[in-house]
Amino acid sequence: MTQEKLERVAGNGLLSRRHLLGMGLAGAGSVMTNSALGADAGLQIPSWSKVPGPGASGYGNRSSHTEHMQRMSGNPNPTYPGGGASRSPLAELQGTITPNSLHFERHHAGIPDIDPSMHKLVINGLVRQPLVFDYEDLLKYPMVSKIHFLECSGNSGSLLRPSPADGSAQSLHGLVSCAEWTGIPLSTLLDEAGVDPAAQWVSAVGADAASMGRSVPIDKAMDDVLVALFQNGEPVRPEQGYPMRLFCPGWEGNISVKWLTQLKLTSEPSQFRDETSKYTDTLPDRNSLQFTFPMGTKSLITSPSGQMALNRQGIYQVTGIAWSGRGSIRRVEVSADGGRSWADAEIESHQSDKALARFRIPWEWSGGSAVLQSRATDSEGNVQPTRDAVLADHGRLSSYHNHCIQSWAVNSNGGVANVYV
Ligand SMILES: Nc1nc2c(c(=O)[nH]1)N[C@H]1C(S)=C(S)[C@@H](COP(=O)(O)O)O[C@H]1N2
Ligand SMILES: [Mo]
Repeated sequence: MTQEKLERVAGNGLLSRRHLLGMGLAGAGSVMTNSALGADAGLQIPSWSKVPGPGASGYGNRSSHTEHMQRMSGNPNPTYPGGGASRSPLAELQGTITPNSLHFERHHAGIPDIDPSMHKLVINGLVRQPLVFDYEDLLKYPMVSKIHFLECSGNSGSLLRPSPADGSAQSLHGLVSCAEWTGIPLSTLLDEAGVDPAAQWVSAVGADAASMGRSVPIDKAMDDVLVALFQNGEPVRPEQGYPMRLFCPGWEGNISVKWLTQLKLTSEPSQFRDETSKYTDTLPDRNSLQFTFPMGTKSLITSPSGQMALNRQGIYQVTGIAWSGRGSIRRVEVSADGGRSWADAEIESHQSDKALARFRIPWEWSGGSAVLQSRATDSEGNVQPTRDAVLADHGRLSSYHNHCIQSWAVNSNGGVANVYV
């Protein structure tokens, strides 16, 4: 790929997606030279090729060379035991599925150690017959598998602060993950209990010490909500709600109640703490908006991203993730000049509903300053807003549900930082 042949599609170095194919030769990979292929090189047998390694194991581990990839959590708060969150290392992951051990976490009272043989799921309230299920009972029901993202309503909230935090994709946006969730459609269990026509809400409660509860509108409950028992093929991890969690696709993470133990059908929402004092959006007129359920249309460049450093001029692959709580991702545009000009990125593979999509576009960094941004459009035509648009609409009194465009500035030394434009 020579300089003359590069097809420029937007300002400040964005290149046509067709150049993704030639990228290995143009940039990151090193071209084999005669000496590297010569007699000496062939004799250098690495130590791990000389002796057999350890044999098979009962439960796998990752490579010791990837142990730096960790969830990032804040400092424990002694007045709030077990409370807090940990964030997925978005910049180090590829594809769209988050490994279970790196799925983000948000706990209000820590992770309960639940014995599945002692755990019950009760369905009661406005039903023809209240039901109680054991874990073993539930495993006998027909299950479905769906790939969906999960995002905490507080994700990216710090972008609404007056000055930009020195952060990374992980520290600023790591409260989003994506997995294949397998479980029983909630409608199957509700049909069996027989929903009273007066029931408008399903109040879900967890078995953790927070007794965290949320009210789910009956239409959503009968639509695509799962009682999830498996996460990427294995039983749901304790951090994610073992032995079972509610999973409400596309909706704010808080409503997907973990360690699920009760579903009570009610005519009104239960007004749980997490739907009154928390997870509501206080607007500029000081009224609070309750029950903002679907997460907004959003995207994020994960590489290059905050706190990385570009160590050479040349062609880079700009890549990231996009998602929408209202459908699938149809388009992701990328800008290298702070939003003045845009080019369409390649969206990889199938675009599932309410799941992460991976996008890529080649970009030539010629050593000057640049501001990289991405902007997603979903299947309903929703376009990701700028930060100014979110602030105008939503104000600064609440930092929940922020889905604004992220700006990463690249300076002439190659440093990448979170900025506001
Ligand atoms: N029972 C219970 N369910 C819960 C929570 C909790 O603390 N207790 N946290 C909620 C919040 S705020 C979020 S964002 C998601 C996080 O799910 P994860 O930890 O599997 O990522 O779970 C929700 N469900
Ligand atoms: Mo959350």
